[in-house]
Amino acid sequence: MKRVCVLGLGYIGLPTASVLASNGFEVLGVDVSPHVVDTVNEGNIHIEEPGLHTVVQAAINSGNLRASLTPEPADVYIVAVPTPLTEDKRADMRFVVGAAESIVPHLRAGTLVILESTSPPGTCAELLKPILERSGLEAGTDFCLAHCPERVLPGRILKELIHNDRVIGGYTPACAEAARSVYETFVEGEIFLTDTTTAEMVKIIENTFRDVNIALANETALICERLGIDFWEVARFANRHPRVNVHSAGPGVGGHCISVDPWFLVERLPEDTRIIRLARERNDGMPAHVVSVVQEMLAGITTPKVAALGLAYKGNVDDIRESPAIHVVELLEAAGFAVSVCDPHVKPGAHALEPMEACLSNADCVLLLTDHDEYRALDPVGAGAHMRMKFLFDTRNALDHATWEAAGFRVRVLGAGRS
Ligand code: SAJ
Repeated sequence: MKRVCVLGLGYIGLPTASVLASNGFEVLGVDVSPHVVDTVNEGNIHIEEPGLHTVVQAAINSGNLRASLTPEPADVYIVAVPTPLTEDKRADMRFVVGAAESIVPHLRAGTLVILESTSPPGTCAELLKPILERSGLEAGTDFCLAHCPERVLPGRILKELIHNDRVIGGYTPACAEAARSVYETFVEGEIFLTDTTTAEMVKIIENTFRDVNIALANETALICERLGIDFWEVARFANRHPRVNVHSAGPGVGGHCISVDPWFLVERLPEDTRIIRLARERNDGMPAHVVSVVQEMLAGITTPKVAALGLAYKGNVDDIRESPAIHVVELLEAAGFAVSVCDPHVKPGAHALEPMEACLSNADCVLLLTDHDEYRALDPVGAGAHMRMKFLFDTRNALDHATWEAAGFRVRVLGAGRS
């Protein structure tokens, strides 16, 4: 199995395609966007991810990686397309369906099809298999079908792609073995084999585990605010217990994974997913809480201006999908605040962004929404010099509050009640 076709050249598909190419496979990366295809063929990247440019450039220069708008005959097809949420919180499987349909004309006896996209339990068996069998071939008998969910953390993708353990679900045990033979060429972690629906569930429960734990942290932070104590101190001490890991509170949960995947279970089993749904609602309610604190802090100031630091969903990435920062900004604007936003990682696009100085200019409150390293390095004296009033609301507990207070700021931290 030498020729691999990777469908979807995003945060998962592009690193996977280039790592496979540097391990000797002939890889064709397929994407529906001409811009992405051109960028990759030039050896460049269209997303921000440490180390990725070097790997893609090397793969293109070696001749083992090419990009195209349409699939070609291959021994292995890896589907790594998005599975976003619809307005009514259901898995939007259109990209998976489109990718599967584009593979059908190329399916041959012995072809291996691997789904990497996070998908609701049952997707391989109930959605992918019937589409692929339109080829006249039978899954498990003529061609192989497997699910190998990606588990990498944006910002650490290349490291985690190689070092993380992988779970591979096969439509049959032989399908799982076939997929293992691809991943074991570059994965240094352990590889575990199971069936497709179990592998789908494993991936979703990983992200649901994190979402529910973050919701617990956020709820604890709100309780601490009411009690007039500091969540961060509570969490730090509780985490000295050998079996406790209180997560970090924050302005909400973003990214296209953790805030999305739990809904795939709620959609499937609405009666059985009560904790999961409540956790989603708690996390989705955090932007409104942030806005209520800003309103309280700036009460009485005429035409208040907020300088929002960060639009990305987490620190040191350029990804704004499902970012709680966007919701905070929109809610603030709807509440009548003037808001200027800066984010050194996010590319200019749908949201107006300003350079740091213009963002701070005449502002009354610095609102830290994303924990980018650049903000930790910010000098509060210099920042305050551009501002009208000096308030700071740190929703990530990321800054050195003593230096901001020494520079004349009145500081609030999410989760820290004022006793
Ligand atoms: N967050 C908190 N508190 C925390 C941790 C995170 O508020 O204690 C927020 C972050 O600020 C961010 C969101 O949660 O808005 C999610 O960030 P993250 O860094 O926890 O996760 P992702 O979405 O970047 O990546 C996750 C990872 N899943 C797990 O850690 C279980 C990654 O391994 C998956 O591959 C990825 O989802 C995915 O693609 O599914």
